[in-house]
Amino acid sequence: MAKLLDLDKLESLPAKWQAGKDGKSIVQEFSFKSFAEAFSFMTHVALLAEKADHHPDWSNSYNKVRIALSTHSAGGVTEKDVALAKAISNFVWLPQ
Ligand code: H2B
Repeated sequence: MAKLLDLDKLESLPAKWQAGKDGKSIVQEFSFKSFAEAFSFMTHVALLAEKADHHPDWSNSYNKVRIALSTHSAGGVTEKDVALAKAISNFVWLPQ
């Protein structure tokens, strides 16, 4: 099983990801120009997640997408979440 990481000591998180209030996740809210852009982003993340067999907890409201990453089987944040956060943050067309 993947090893739980201490949320206070996460050093290698990409920009704008923060520890979730639940103490078991890393989160970021993304804002886009439209629902179409937001849903396009979600489609890309969905394919990445499926390939990694590691899936986000997320919500969408019009142009906003909130993503929380947590390894359910481990009960908190592991390297799998950090890796998915990095892959998401590497999308070149993400808004600044
Ligand atoms: N995603 C996340 N975020 N946590 C998990 O524990 C998890 C997952 N488990 N995706 C995977 C799928 C597991 O259910 C399958 C069977 O590998």
